[in-house]
Parts: sequence; structure tokens; C-alpha cells
Amino acid sequence: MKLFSRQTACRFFKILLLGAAFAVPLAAWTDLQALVDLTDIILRGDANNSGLVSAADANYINNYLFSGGPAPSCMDAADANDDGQVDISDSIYLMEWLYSGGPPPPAPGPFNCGQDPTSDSLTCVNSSCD
Ligand SMILES: [Ca+2]
Ligand SMILES: [Ca+2]
Repeated sequence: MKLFSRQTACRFFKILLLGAAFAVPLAAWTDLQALVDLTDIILRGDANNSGLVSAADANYINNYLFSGGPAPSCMDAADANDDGQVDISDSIYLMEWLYSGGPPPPAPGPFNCGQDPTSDSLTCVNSSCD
């Protein structure tokens, strides 16, 4: 019993090959985009983009949140506690680390630049590590 003619089978095979030809570059492009998203090099806690993590960064965050100050150019770095948001808990986290023996900002930071290993929606337009 013959389900398809030879010509139909040949067309089906060509369509399959054509699909694969597009699917492979598309998959590679998706992988490349994921790689690019992971390549932001940051210094966690460095909200004011100075290259150092200090009380000035906590002040910068508070000024941004409560006094209309400029937004950190690297929100991912300003996320000192790495919870995916920039809020007052980040300035408190920095002050506790600096003055009360609290834990340091999670890697990458507070002394070395590196890739953020956690995924979030925060952006980083300009980092002190660039
Ligand atoms: Ca700083
Ligand atoms: Ca945070």
C-alpha cells in the first residue's frame, strides 16, 4: 500500500529540510540572546557607579527612591540584596553590612566585578565594571 506518491514524499522532505534550515539558526540566535543577557558585568551594591561599594551607595538609593534623585545607571548593581528589586531594603542591606556586621552583597560584589548569576528583569545601562 502506498500512502504518498514519490513526488509528495519528496516535497514533504524538502519542507522538512527547509524547516530545519531555519530552526537551527533560530535556536542559535535564542542561545546567543540568552548569552548576551548574562554578560552584564556588575559590582553589586555600587548604586552610584563609582567603582566602590560604600555608604554613598545607600544614600544614592535613598535619594533615588525618596528625593527624586537620578536612577542608578545599573539597576542590577543597585539591587544590593539580589532580590530582583531596587527598594529601601537595598540601602538597609548595605548599611547593615557596612556598620552592623551583616552579610556582604551577594556575588558579584562587593569587591569584584562579575556576571550576575541570578535572573531578574533589572537593567544595566552603564556599569562601573564596563
Ligand atoms: Ca559606589
Ligand atoms: Ca533588592
